[in-house]
Amino acid sequence: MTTDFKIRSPLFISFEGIDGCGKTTQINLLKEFLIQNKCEVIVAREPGGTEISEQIRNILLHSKHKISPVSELLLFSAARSVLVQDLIKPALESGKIVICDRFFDSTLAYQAYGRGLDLEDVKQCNQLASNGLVPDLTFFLSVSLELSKRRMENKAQFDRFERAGDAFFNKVINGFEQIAKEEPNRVFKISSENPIQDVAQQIIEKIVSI
Ligand code: Z5A
Repeated sequence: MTTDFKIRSPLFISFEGIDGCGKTTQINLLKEFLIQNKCEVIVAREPGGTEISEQIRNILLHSKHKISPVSELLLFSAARSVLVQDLIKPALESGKIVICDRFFDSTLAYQAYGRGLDLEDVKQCNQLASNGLVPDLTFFLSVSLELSKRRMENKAQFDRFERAGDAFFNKVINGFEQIAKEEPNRVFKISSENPIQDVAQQIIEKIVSI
């Protein structure tokens, strides 16, 4: 790749896709690349990223109690609202690059397409929770359900979502596909079935091109 490039900042980048699609792997590689190129980078994950949001994460992923789809939506939204307010907005205002492991597209894919909540209700909730903030770039790492399951099979413990069945995950995948089709200027679908370095290269090429 050419060495003659400039990386825009501030920049808000989110990564999306089902479990095991490779978000963490790619975020770590991207962070390394950006730091090598003298960028100031903050990485956050959803749900989580602040003390309060991490507490909400624990409820969402590990509660033994039943959580209704609406309660789930509101908990994800509460966690996001704190994260945006306390971490993402201040970081962007000070010129940094923020990389987020999931953002509001996950809520549309999981709570609307997956759980069956009304799409417009979820969009309104997303708008409120993110305080109008929209990622500049979103990478949807696409992987088949079969491959995602194979990549996750060595995990010691499964959370509430990972225990959901294939029918649920197929709806979630369809949700991400729809979002990518509806917002081609923001959401870039990349096959994460390709080797890790190939995927990383495509992500970097996109980032230096904007
Ligand atoms: N959720 C929701 O319902 N609504 C919302 O609004 C939000 C979230 C924000 C959070 O889970 C759960 O919350 C999530 C959706 C829901 N549940 N699900 N399912 P999480 O944060 O704990 O976990 P995750 O984000 O779903 O996934 P993960 O476990 O962190 O996986 P990953 O980061 O995408 O994958 P990875 O760790 O980078 O890679 C997994 C393995 O595959 C690893 O061994 C890698 O070496 C390997 N890998 C990765 N890429 C490749 C390639 N290209 N080739 C070969 N092998 C690879």
